[in-house]
Formats: sequence, structure tokens, C-alpha cells
Amino acid sequence: MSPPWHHAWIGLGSNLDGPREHVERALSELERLPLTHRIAASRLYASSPVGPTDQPDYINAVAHLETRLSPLALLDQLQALEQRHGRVRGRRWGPRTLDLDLLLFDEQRITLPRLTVPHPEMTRRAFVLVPLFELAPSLVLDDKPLARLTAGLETRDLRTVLPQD
Ligand code: ROI
Repeated sequence: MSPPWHHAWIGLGSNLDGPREHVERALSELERLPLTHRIAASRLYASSPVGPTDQPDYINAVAHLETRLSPLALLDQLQALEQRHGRVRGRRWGPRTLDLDLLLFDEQRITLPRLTVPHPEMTRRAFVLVPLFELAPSLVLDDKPLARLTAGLETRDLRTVLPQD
């Protein structure tokens, strides 16, 4: 029997070497992962760095996938994709060519050395919640509607990047 389809939500971020191109290319590469379809992608958002501020602004987006991969097999694919974008693991919270975070996987809670889902920082990050809200306005996380979580965050800093920019 083939494995079931799962819903996965991926956060994308880049702030080096043409961030917008990295994110746009990664969005189309996500469509081509094995056993996976991309259902939707948010708009692109520019945002000031959260964490160390001595780095360029980020481009962020969120993608919604349907996949037959397991969470760890999907993580392997995401990490391979980061590598193909020249990701070098430098200092924690430092700049990067491409960051792909597995935010949500169905309703599963996963605590493994390599993977924690839901992503532990996501509810504090406007650059994740705002694009996620665009794709899934009725989503509920930990009994809290996404609309309420998003309303509690500072979002003034997020700028949507227009297609003709
Ligand atoms: N800040 C923003 N705005 N966007 C990101 O994707 C991002 N990613 C990170 C840290 C360094 C925490 N800050 C970020 O990993």
C-alpha cells in the first residue's frame, strides 16, 4: 500500500546573494520534490532580520505542500535543497542563502534530535505567521487561531514584494 498524503508547511528565508531569486527558485524546486505536490505559495515578504541585526534584510515566504514523504525524508530533501543553494552553516542566526524550515506536518508533534514540529519559534515570528495566515487563515495552533496569534505580533516591518519589483 502506498503511504498516505500529508500536509506540510514550509517557511523559506534568504538574505544573501540575490535573496529573491533564491526564494523564487526554491518555491519552484519544492514543486519537483519526489512524491510531493506544491499546493500553494504565499507572496514574498521583505523583513528586517530578527536576531542579530548586522545582516541584510530577508526575503520570506511560506509554501503549502502535499507529500507522501515522511517528516524526516522531507527534512532530508529540504536540507539537500539548501545545500544546492550554497548554504554554508555559519554562526547561529547568521545570514544565509536559503533557509527551509519544516513548520507544520499535518497535526503532528515531533520531537527528534534533528527535527521539532511545530517549529518552536514560529508563533513568535511575524515573517512566518503573516505569510502562513495568507495561505491558511483558519489554521489553529495550540488552540489559538492564527488570526489571534498574528494580531499580537509587530508586523509593521513586513513589506510585500510586488511581482514587478
Ligand atoms: N529574520 C528574518 N526577518 N527572516 C528570516 O528568515 C530569519 N531567519 C533566521 C533569523 C536569523 C532568526 N532571522 C530571520 O534564521
